[in-house]
Amino acid sequence: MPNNVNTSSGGSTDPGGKLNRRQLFRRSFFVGGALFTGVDKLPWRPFFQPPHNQRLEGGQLLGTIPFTGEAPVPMENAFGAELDGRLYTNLSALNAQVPVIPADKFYIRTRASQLMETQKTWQVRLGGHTAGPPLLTMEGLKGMAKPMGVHLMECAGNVRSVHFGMISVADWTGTSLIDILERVKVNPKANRVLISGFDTYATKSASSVPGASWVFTKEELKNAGAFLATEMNGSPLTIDHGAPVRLMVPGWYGCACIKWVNEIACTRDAVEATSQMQEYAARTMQSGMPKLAREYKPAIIEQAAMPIRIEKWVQGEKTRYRVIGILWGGSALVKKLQIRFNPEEDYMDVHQLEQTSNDPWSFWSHVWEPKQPGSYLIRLRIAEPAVVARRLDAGYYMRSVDISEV
Ligand SMILES: Nc1nc2c(c(=O)[nH]1)N[C@H]1C(S)=C(S)[C@@H](COP(=O)(O)O)O[C@H]1N2
Ligand SMILES: [Mo]
Repeated sequence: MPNNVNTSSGGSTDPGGKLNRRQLFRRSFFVGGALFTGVDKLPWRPFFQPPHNQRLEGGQLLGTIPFTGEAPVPMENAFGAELDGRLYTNLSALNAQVPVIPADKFYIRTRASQLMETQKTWQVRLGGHTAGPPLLTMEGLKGMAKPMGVHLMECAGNVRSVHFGMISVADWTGTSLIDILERVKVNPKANRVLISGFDTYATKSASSVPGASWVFTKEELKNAGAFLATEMNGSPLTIDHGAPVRLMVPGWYGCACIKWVNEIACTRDAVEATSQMQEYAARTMQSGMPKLAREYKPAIIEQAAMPIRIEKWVQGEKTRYRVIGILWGGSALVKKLQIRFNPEEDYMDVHQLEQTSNDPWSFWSHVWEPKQPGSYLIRLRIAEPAVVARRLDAGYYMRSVDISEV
């Protein structure tokens, strides 16, 4: 076995998944040897492609092959402090049977301030309205909280050098922003909502600007189903994830998901963009760094996809590789996900894709028989002109592997 096989990593080895009827049919078709008749007319692929969590027919999983060009970084352990504190989620261990990332493995971008106000008396100020309560207490918020569903969050600064470990999924509990705004009487001219969080730190950051707030329109908050989260995966938020209360805006980048929320203020239309919006202007694909909040496009996550694990199998005499990946972002289900190994090869349809929603992520898999040993650059695309996927199309989520045995 070549030494680049990583047998200890958490690749999914579960062989026990049951086949559905269509898969059984596909298999019996294959086994029956009728592979030659009218294969091109079939509505399914002529190969038996088990879902990504299932064993390759008669195969044995040898291990996973690490991605190349990604230097080791601490994974699944929080390190650093305050604005420079991080935790990177280990995507290589994901599988569809585990629908959420446990809170202690959910990525962290900015750890709690050492100057944090006491959590016991936390309140959210409600500003810029003409009548209604001036404060939301934590008792009030927890009393209104409801299950908000499973949603993904990705940092706009999620990069290959951290194994793209700044993306995670959790099951959230909280209160819809629209429900909160209905409790206050708003001046009709104040049609924007400024949401701010505690963001003062004891230490100076090497790379980040303190100050966390974002301006939304009510429509944006409503359309996204934004909520103030008080629980993650059925437990109160951890301090590093924004306890006692954070904003969650499904479908938007994490930079808009303000932690340690302490103020919600209705503001006039011509309000300036916040420092946080400006800091993330390029990463949320704004044109330049606009001055006014209303010049910002919603910081939404466009359709994206990437490989998360390369499995090495032996099947009979043959060495086979299986690429496992995720698909997330966007707003319409993907019909045609394609994969390419090295720029010289053609794109081909990804074998297995089971996507039921754009949020959270879905899994796909592709059995791969490299023609020869060597370095391969893996790139994905959505072969549908109507789908906007600028980051994906720019090659942002490309990953590479070295194959020593075929
Ligand atoms: N107050 C505050 N909120 C914040 C930030 C911050 O630095 N301060 N970082 C934002 C960014 S850039 C991201 S990606 C998400 C990360 O949330 P998480 O650490 O719970 O994953 O929080 C957002 N909310
Ligand atoms: Mo972020």
